Amino acid sequence: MKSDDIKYEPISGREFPRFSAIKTFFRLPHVPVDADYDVGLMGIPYDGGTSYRPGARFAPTAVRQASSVGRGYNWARGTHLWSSLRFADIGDCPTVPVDQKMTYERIEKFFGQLMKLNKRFVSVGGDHSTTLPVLRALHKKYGKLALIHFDAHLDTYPAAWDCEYHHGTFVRHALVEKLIDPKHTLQIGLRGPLVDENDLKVARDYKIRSTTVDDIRIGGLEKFIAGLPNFDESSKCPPTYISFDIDCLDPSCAPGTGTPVPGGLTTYETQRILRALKIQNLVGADIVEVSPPFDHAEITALAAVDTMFELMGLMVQKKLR
Ligand SMILES: [Mn+2]
Repeated sequence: MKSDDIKYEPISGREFPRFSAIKTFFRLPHVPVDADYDVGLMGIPYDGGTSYRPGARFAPTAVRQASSVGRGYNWARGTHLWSSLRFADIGDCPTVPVDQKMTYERIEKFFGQLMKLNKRFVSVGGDHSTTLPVLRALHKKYGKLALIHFDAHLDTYPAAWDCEYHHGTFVRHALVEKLIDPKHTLQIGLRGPLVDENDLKVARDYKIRSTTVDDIRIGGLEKFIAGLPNFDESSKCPPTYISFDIDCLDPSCAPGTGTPVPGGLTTYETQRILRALKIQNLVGADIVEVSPPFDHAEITALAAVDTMFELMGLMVQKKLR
């Protein structure tokens, strides 16, 4: 098929029932990486960085399956995804299940190619160790990035078992490697417990803005949203990346995840926060730590689909500079 013949629209659920058809993200066409789309949707099936529950390697498949119920019109924004930008499923990024170093090389190469093609993307991991090589690839094109990081965990933790690159370390490495700008780094959904107070040291040393569930619940969601920093020209913000660890959600809203922490956000709260963010130039986003073997009734996969929908809505706000 010639690339101009591809219709960047999902298969109609009113013509072919949503439980039918081969599963792609949002029933969109599966196209080659160099096809003529604007925003690529892809999986990064790797969970060799998990420290507790594995299973995130199966997330791309489960989220594709659950995304059959996804639709394109964002009622809250008044925008339609499929008529605003060309979205497509570009398949999975190559990974090596038994070798993290080789996986990192493959991820960095895959996303480097996407950057050369001037593509934006929303990816589905993978555990949270997969975000670091993605940031390395983006940094080569854009320089230092702004980071909006949804998570129960700081992900600035030290090495474990002498391994530097487990799934709780990507923010620390991104700061040390100067991939992200601490002045434009925001964490949302954090909560305890921690090993000890030293776990807060990296975030304090770099003065990143680390907000907790208390910051949302005590003052209220509306006040929290009103106080969010801008990621646009008004704050001289660099290109922005969003990393959404599904464990920012409470285990009742996302039971199928690698390291669940009670006392988290609801899906409605993260929807509202995502809709409130003002981002000039969102160049990429990921959803990580969905672990289908620990999911029930697709609760977590559906939360991931809904988050993908909101992230895609943020992409629609502005065309790539
Ligand atoms: Mn994380």
